Amino acid sequence: MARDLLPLGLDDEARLRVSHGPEHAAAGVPAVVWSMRHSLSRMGPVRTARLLARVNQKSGFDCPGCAWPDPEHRHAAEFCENGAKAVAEEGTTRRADAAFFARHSVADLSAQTDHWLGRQGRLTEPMLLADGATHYEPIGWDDAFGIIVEELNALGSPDEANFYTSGRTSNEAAFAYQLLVRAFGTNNLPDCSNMCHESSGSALTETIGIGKGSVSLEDLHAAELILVVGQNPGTNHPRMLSALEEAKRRGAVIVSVNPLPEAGLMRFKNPQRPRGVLGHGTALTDRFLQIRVNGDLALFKAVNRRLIELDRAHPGSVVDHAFVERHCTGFDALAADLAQLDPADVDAATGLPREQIDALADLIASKRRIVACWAMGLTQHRNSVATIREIVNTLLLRGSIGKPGAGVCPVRGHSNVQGDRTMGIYEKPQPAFLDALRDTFGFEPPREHGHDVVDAIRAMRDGRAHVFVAMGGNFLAAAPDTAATAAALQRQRLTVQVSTKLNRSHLVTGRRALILPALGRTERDVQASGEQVVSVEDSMSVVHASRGRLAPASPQLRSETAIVCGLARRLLGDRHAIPWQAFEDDYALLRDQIAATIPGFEQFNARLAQPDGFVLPHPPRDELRFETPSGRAHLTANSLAVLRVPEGRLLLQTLRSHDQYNTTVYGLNDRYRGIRSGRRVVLVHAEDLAALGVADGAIVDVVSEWEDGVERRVERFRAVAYPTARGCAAAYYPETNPLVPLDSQAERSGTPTSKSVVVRLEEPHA
Ligand SMILES: Nc1nc2c(c(=O)[nH]1)N[C@H]1C(S)=C(S)[C@@H](COP(=O)(O)OP(=O)(O)OC[C@H]3O[C@@H](n4cnc5c(=O)[nH]c(N)nc54)[C@H](O)[C@@H]3O)O[C@H]1N2
Ligand SMILES: Nc1nc2c(c(=O)[nH]1)N[C@H]1C(S)=C(S)[C@@H](COP(=O)(O)OP(=O)(O)OC[C@H]3O[C@@H](n4cnc5c(=O)[nH]c(N)nc54)[C@H](O)[C@@H]3O)O[C@H]1N2
Ligand SMILES: [Mo]
Repeated sequence: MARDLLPLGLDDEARLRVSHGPEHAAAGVPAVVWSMRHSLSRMGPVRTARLLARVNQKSGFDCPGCAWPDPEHRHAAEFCENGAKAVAEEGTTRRADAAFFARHSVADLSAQTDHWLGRQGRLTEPMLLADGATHYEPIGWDDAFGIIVEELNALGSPDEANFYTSGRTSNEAAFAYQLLVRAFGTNNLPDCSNMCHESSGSALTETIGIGKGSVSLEDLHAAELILVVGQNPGTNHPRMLSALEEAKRRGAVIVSVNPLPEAGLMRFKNPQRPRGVLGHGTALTDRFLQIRVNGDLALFKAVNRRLIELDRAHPGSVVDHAFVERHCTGFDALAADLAQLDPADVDAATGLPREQIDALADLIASKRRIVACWAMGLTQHRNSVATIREIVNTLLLRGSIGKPGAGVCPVRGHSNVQGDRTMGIYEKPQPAFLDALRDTFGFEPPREHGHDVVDAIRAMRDGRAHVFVAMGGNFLAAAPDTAATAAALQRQRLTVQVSTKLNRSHLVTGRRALILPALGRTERDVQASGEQVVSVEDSMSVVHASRGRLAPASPQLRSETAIVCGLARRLLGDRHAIPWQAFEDDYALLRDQIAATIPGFEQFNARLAQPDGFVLPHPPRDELRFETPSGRAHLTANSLAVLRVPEGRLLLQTLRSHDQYNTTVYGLNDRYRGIRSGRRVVLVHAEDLAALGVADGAIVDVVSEWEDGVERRVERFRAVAYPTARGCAAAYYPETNPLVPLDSQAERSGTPTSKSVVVRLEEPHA
């Protein structure tokens, strides 16, 4: 079944090429050439030049690629190879219009790869897949809203609908959307964060009282030691490499902790500097700890234990006692817990030599300004929240938070995923936020917590939810356990996708399905009061404006904000005194309401007009204030349960290639890892392959084993010998999502464990 649903790249098997393993350096001339080639093929020369000149400039639009912040002194080209691809993807001149849908039935489209679907261009008008129909057909906006209203009003309770959000949605659209959903009567607002940095949010809220990173770009530049843990910035946050390079130039030591030697982190050629383009590049990583997948909790526990031991030998030499006494709780419990740590568990979990761990602790003990950066390599495991809390312990012990050059840096994914949360896209809203909504808009918002992504899938699967609305994203392909997610969506009475491009979620639908085509970030947004700007928040809590410049891909597109307001008028009428029409006509009015409701947004419109925007408050960073119940930062004792992989099995992580944006596959090459013309590969250490009796290059099925006894399988992957940590494997998302069991979630945050899947390799059935 999974194979039929996600036939991604099945035809590539014969064309796949594997070279010598990881590249030795990232970016440089090839990156510039690749991004230009990609853009030119989608947009042609004039459009390419016009568009790329506007990315991340003060008068331009925010790059839809990632959430990395913009430096104060911007280069003429403040974007990266992959940002350029994201822009080209949206700026493409191809169109998936009504004629396209008339030519292709849903069954035909389902037989295509995701790579092919993404290449069909921009969606141009609302489309309906009627009950029992074989093809999508055009429908007017009013009629489309009418269908949604009819289905929503037929529900037994508002909690029988789910409203998903991906992370590209602007602050204005996100605020309006959550307002609509809560005014309708539910907190069922699952979002991509649930699959992404939820573990970071949970761990940071518990320990330092706010779920966001505490550093600025300047802090990164000024750090003495930067830990890059479970992150591949060369591909996913390429502009971060410039910041690391700058920090290095000023003397910082960079440590990377990763099962894979990622090219960009090891060595970087800055395409924005002549010597970067021409020279050998900067060796970025000073120390590389090739950890086993899921070994990080053990690593940081071992590090913290040694920090405390070193301090016991010379009191005050390592632990910042003044900081700990003044600002933290939990030191004694932490010390007692770490004293129990079994070194054999650390060996088993990390696979690292003890000297290497000790050396890392010694390095941390010798530096005062430490920044810890991380991404999905830490957040998508069962013990993710514990792992991140343990890293917070490291920083707190060294007093390395809330001062220049130091702090926590969870590097976000989608360009406005952090802002969407700030705007209230959250299934577990704070009471204070709901109170503010009530006071501003005069209705009583629902108080009961709603569904996160996994709960939403369960509710749809079990017949407790019947309508699914997605504000962007590609739920079917991004969510875990593809077969379960597909079955859940197919049980819906109505599925609605607000989208820019065709994707798998348009093909695996409820009884009826709607596609509502939206303006992208790059496009001019004109409403009754004139041209609109929107705002976004980056990974470092900077809020700034984004203004699209291109003519819309089709005159029938509507902005996300206009879609939300239009639907709200039809659904709620004058049920609440919310001026939806005025919001749609002038987003500045919406911003006035955001200012009235959300702390930190006072004078929103005036401050948004500043060229660099403004920084949201962050109590630990700004004033060493911790808004936890105790008013202090929490040192936490995190128990270690080593994930034991049975004999003959591997621990699989599912990750991104260099040529994709999440579920959008730009191309079939992973240049930095030496994989070309195909994606169905599973990377395994040569000696593990030998021990398993699988030849390098052999075709295998990958089968995941989980406690529910269900075997989840993806077929015909090529086994590739690759220098990953022993006992581990890596393969691309979303092709491997069918392997991630729905119920395998991170403790406390509920994030699917897409970075620790126990698998075996099997010879394919005939
Ligand atoms: N070009 C491009 N940019 C993107 C995206 C994209 O798809 N394409 N996606 C965006 C989004 S939404 C996000 S969330 C970010 C994702 O950014 P990343 O988190 O960098 O993305 P992944 O490819 O999932 O890479 C995970 C990294 O963690 C490592 N890793 C895996 N398991 C472990 C582990 O147990 N321990 C440690 N220490 N390391 C581990 C992997 O080897 C890999 O280097 O990027 C954003 N930016
Ligand atoms: N196995 C595994 N699964 C994972 C992950 C993993 O590492 N491994 N990573 C997880 C992570 S970190 C994330 S963030 C999620 C991502 O999950 P999603 O955010 O749901 O997925 P995307 O692929 O980013 O969504 C792409 C689609 O968004 C639409 N789109 C693009 N731009 C816009 C826009 O401006 N407006 C609107 N309305 N639509 C737009 C297009 O139609 C496009 O097809 O996946 C998660 N799933
Ligand atoms: Mo993400």
